[in-house]
Amino acid sequence: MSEFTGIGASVRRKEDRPFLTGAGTFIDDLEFPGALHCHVLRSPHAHARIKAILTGQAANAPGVCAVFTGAHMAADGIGEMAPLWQITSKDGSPMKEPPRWAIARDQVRHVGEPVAVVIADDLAAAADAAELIQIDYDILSATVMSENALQSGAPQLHEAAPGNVCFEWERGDKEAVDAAIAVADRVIKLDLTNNRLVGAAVETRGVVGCWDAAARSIILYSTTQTPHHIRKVVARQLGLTENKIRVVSPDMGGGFGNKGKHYPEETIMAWAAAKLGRTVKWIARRDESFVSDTQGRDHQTHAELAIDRHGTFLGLRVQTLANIGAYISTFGANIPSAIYTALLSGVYKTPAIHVQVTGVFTNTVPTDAYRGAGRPEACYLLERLADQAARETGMGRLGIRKRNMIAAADMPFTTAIGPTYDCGDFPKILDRACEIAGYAGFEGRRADALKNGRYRGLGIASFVESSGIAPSRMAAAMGARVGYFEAAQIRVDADGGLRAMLGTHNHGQGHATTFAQILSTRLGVPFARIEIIEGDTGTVPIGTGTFGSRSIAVGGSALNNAADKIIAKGRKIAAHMLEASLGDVEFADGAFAVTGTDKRIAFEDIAAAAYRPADYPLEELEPGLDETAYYDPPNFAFSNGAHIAEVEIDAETGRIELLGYVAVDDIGTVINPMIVEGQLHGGLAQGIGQVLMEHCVYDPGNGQLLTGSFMDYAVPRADTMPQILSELDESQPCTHNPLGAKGCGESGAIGAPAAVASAVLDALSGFGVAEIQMPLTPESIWRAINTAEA
Ligand code: MCN
Repeated sequence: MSEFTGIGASVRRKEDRPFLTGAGTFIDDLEFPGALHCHVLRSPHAHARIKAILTGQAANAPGVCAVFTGAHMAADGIGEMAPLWQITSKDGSPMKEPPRWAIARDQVRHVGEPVAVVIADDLAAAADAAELIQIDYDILSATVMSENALQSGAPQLHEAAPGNVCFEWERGDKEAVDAAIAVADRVIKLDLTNNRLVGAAVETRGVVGCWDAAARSIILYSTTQTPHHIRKVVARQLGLTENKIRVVSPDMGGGFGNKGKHYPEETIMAWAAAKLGRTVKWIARRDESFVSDTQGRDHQTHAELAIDRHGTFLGLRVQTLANIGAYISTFGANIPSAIYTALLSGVYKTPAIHVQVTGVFTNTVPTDAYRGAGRPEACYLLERLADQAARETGMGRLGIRKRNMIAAADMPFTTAIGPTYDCGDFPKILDRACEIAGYAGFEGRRADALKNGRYRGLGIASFVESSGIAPSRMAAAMGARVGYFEAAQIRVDADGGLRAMLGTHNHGQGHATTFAQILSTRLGVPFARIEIIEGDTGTVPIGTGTFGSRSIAVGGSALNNAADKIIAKGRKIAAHMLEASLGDVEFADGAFAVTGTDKRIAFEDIAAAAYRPADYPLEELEPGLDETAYYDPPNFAFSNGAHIAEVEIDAETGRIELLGYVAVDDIGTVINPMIVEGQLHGGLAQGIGQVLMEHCVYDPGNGQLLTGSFMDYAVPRADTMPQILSELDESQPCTHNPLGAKGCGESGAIGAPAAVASAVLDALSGFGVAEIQMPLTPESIWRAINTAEA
């Protein structure tokens, strides 16, 4: 009996063999005979005016083919690096959008900003020559923290953005919240830092621009999660039509959101390749990644939660300073505004919510989406408030949560901040997590630990996540300049094997396997005969990309709908071949059959007939079996979960041991439970990294990145990770997509910071520690214990 490979099976990932045997084709593995190599010279200063750049010596150095500066790009009319959203401030004005150039023109605004490129026969020659470039900088004062950048007298980054303000976003009902706070029995107040993170994919970014002389067009290899977006924006900058650029994104060693952006190097390599008529290759060194990949989070938030004497949430007021960095990156403005604020109701019924977010320019690397992107920030804020409310009211952490949670019977539920959740049973998910975590027996474990001088804590995080980004209609209403549909094309070959081309991108998520599972279920085609193709605008006609846990909910739905079209056409062919009326032909178990008879034709015979149109009703039906579907969701897919962490703290050293982690997630219909579990583990590693150790620090005096290598920037390792018990609840399939699926790729990164911080504060409660900011390093815990007033 053949193994079940359809939806719901834990099929092993078909794409893994090359990776495990060293046969992956990562960008630096690709051979480009005769390629030139590019060294990007980056600003050593956080803020400076460029008075002059002398490149003559470098240009004459051995092996050098060209030295380019911003002036060369300007002379060629190369356009700006424009963000993909234009959000609007509360006074109705558009966000301040100062120009960002691929290579700086007159001024640099963060350490690492490109100031020139040297292109040479080999990389060493390019790097050596770069040292000969003389730049006369007029060094300016720098500002790196949002609150400082807003002070009067702070260094100003952009003329077009007075006071360093990019936008002042507002959402919700201010009067209703003011009224709630006025009548509240208690107002819970917290000041929270959401620490800045650096992406740490195994493979750094890389871009290779090739000039295709025959086609007079550019082939751009890039480690990007969004090949079609890159094609669009680079074509626009270069003044080309999109059909003059083919973007190929080969195997990728992790993306994590960082590789979903449009980066200067993409524009530079495409332009330089066309200008020189050569292939130009750039691969980031790790130290370059630290100062040129977008960074994540960096919020300072003041939050106030009004509650009545029963612990019912009456209103929530949130004020966030979001550090945008030196320029607005691709999604840099909409993550801390539209995406983050949409989830400030979380799993709770809070009837009045008002949020203000000030986007602030600073002399730091631009921030943008990083796994979770706005949703970990919302979850952390809400769950810290819920814990604090539990402490202040003495209602207990479960009690306060349960009192305010949206129930399954309330669905669909329109939150006070905007979104309408279609389904979900948040209390049930939390109960199940408590059951698995042994919540009821925790106080016993705490007491036992204390006998050994160890302080145990248990932490809870319930969250809802807007996966399946994004409904284009909603995104456009909030300022998106592009659509967020996904597209899938299925090409059935004459032998019944098939290829599906999707605009999503697989950089570790297992798409080659899970999309094949969907097709195997829908079309009855053996799993092994299905090829999934992504990451090449030359073969995938159109698409959007992978981010926001959208591939299954949006891309998978497009694929499902393309399969529907294949079946619809197959039925027509079958009706003809079986001499039956169309209405009597049904498709099931990989065959087309006439209802109530034993007349049937296998899917592969229909495929053969489609390409041998000899006996074929050509006047009614085109030959071929090849269909495309576009899918744009009507709403987000609201994944949700309850995570519970248990920790033990050594008060002498502040060391935290993460003893166990329970994750119960509702991601609707599960395509592949094993892959989902892997996704959860990966996300948890990133969330645990954020809460326990990751911290991107800039020198407030001169804007230098102090954590510019893995010697200074800690990332979690295998021994950081606790035992993870996870469970998926499929009882609430998404109601508006054909698969019933919700996204899972970011769940771990969303739940973990809140759950672990909650556990740590619980463990420290006996010391009177009520407040501590991420990352919760041993040092910060030791200091908190030793400065707290018990
Ligand atoms: N899946 C499933 N059933 C569901 C939902 C998902 O079987 N109900 C499977 C999917 O088929 C897919 C995987 O789980 O194989 C993740 O699906 P989805 O939640 O749709 O997320 P995306 O594929 O869109 O991936 C994006 C998400 C994000 S935003 C980041 S960041 C991220 C991530 O996923 N970066 C990753 N996972 C990563 N995993 C790896 N290895 N590397 C990264 O860079």
